Amino acid sequence: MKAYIYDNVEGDQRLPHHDPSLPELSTDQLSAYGLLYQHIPIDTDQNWEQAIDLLAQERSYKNRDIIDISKESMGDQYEAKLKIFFHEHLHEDEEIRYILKGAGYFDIREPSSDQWIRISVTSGDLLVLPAGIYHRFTLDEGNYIRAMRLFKDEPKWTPYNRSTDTDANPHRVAYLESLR
Ligand code: KMT
Ligand code: NI
Repeated sequence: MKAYIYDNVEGDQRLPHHDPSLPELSTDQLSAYGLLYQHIPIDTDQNWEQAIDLLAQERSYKNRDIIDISKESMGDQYEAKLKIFFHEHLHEDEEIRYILKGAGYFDIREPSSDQWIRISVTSGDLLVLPAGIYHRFTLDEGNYIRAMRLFKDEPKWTPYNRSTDTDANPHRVAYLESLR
């Protein structure tokens, strides 16, 4: 995991968009935005599964599934899905992702400056985005990720694209309130 201010240069979303002159962010700085980051290495003796079970128990994540994002696995839907993932949106529940293989970027909006913060994730990275945070996702140049998605009860996958309506969404309002 590496987190840094997104350079905002036009071009392929799959590129790092990392300007080394811009600051990087620590895990603590991310937690100030309500994000949880943990690294649980994918090991051959499957200890990671126990670690995930424990976290799921502690945080009441009752269900999980695995998503494979690649041209091969998604076929016709691939381009459309990538567009949906990269459109700025929020969810009314946490977005919990544990990366099993491959890599990608989660971009989150810094709440006061509205700058994008890019978070690169690879295998073993666990990221929890709070409900109400504006974000987007893209694959990197490897064009492949496999991630476990955890959720509390019914998955609330619905992305609400940013608008004046989402600015007034109770989950958005509660998120901003939680930062004070
Ligand atoms: C989402 O909701 O944006 C996603 O599920 C992104 C892909 S998970 C690696
Ligand atoms: Ni999302």
